[in-house]
Amino acid sequence: MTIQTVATTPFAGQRPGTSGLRKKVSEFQQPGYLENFVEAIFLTLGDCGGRTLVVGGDGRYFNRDAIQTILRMAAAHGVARILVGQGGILSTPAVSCVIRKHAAFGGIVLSASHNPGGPSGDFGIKYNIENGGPAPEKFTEAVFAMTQSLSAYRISDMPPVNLDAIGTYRLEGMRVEVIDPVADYAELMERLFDFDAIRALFKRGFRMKFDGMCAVSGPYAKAIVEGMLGAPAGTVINGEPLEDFGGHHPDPNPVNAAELIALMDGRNAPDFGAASDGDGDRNMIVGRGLAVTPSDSLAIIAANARLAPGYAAGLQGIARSMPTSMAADRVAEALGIACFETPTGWKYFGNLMDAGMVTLCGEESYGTGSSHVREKDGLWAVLFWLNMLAATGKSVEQVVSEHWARFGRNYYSRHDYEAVDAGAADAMMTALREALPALAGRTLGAYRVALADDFVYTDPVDGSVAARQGVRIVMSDGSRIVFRLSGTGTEGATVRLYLERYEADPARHHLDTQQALAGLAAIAEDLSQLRRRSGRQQPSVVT
Ligand code: VG1
Ligand code: CO
Repeated sequence: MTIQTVATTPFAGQRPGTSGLRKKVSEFQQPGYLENFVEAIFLTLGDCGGRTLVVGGDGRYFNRDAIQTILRMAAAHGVARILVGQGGILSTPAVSCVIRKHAAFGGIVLSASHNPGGPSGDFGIKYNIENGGPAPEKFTEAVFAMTQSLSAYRISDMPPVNLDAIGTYRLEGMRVEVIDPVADYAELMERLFDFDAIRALFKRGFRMKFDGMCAVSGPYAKAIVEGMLGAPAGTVINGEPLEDFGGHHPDPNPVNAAELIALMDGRNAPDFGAASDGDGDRNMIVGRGLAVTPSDSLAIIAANARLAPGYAAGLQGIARSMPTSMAADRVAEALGIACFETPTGWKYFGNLMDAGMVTLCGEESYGTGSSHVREKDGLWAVLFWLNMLAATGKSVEQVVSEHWARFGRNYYSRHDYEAVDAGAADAMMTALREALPALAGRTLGAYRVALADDFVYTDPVDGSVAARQGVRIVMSDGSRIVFRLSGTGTEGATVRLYLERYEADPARHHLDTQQALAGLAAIAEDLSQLRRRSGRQQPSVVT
């Protein structure tokens, strides 16, 4: 094996966003583009001699090519051992699980998650650290700085590894192990949940549909739900990972998972529906005629955590991203545990979990997880719900309405304005920031503003500060309006508007969500002039 040093020049814009570097596939296919970013990761890591690395992705177009390149570069940087999922497949939570279980020093995840795939879609790359979680900002900023000063990358001429055959390949100094992508993860799930109770539930005729959206979680759901838990074949739909996700937009929300929603709304609907995203870290939970809001799902899991064997001892604490509804805060209060509010993105939960301060974490964007790994975990959330339904004998609808009756309901919605002009979006955020100081104390519609700021987070573990994490306007009754710009899009800017209103009265727990939030939406429009500035009469996606 010979190692080549290839001269290169920096590419602009290789700064990782909310969750890694995401760009159009065509951008990644430029000679040297992927290599530069991977070189920057290796240089930031320093000496990789003798180390173990995990590599895998969501199976999207360019996944296999990228893995072969990374293997050749890893060999050139002296990595001793690489674990790769068979077929190049590893869901994001499975990467996290494998890093932890095999004491790897990190992992490279190839995914653009919920972004569309295929040759004209998106690709992405992300580095996860030793604890199994996304690298903190300090690391990603160092990688970015490195990409801007690179002049060469190192790569070996090692032949391609057969990713389809499980086994160990010795390539001079490096050992490549092609592993079963599901086994380690399945074994962890079996330890956390009451598989016997769930098996008995399916035996009693409980019917479920899991929509894999032709992305990575199909094989996991088939092996665990149909295989280990005995759900009938056909429970998992769209279960084959495809390079273009079969044209699906693998973002599990009621808009994109229309097939599942139609099933759950129809006559003869199954008891339970669920879906996951491109890389398997998101989840959507659906009952008959009811899609559970992710913020509610977090709160409900928290309130019922002790039903699952892995959480029988109770929770250390809960964390949610700032735009996520405050439903979980009410549960934390009832349980007498802390609830932390972090910026958007799973990387901010890592320190809290490592320090034993929180067990459960969640985001409004269909992300839920716990300290069993350091990523959000789609199938884990689905299994939690199955465990809960098996233990209580209740339906999804019953669980949700009883939760609201006990804690009150946080009406919640997110309005996305996708691919708008980046300049217009920035101008809107600037204008909002300038308006903030004058807002506190003002009356807006039926509300009085209690607090208006641009969210700043100080990590309680390492003291690091993340500023400009979203403009929030909090009303005296706890209702909130939040604006932020997406950090995962690849076209123009995406403005996210988050709306939340608390309702204690059970007689008013079954209103239409958009109607319940109409007053706040009008105030948000008034303050931001979002429609005029974006030139859009309505959001592209409402969840
Ligand atoms: C979005 C979500 C955020 C999530 C991130 C990665 O980020 O809002 O909650 O952590 O995607 O999810 P943004 O910056 O576009 O709002 V995943 O499943 O795409 O890795
Ligand atoms: Co994802």
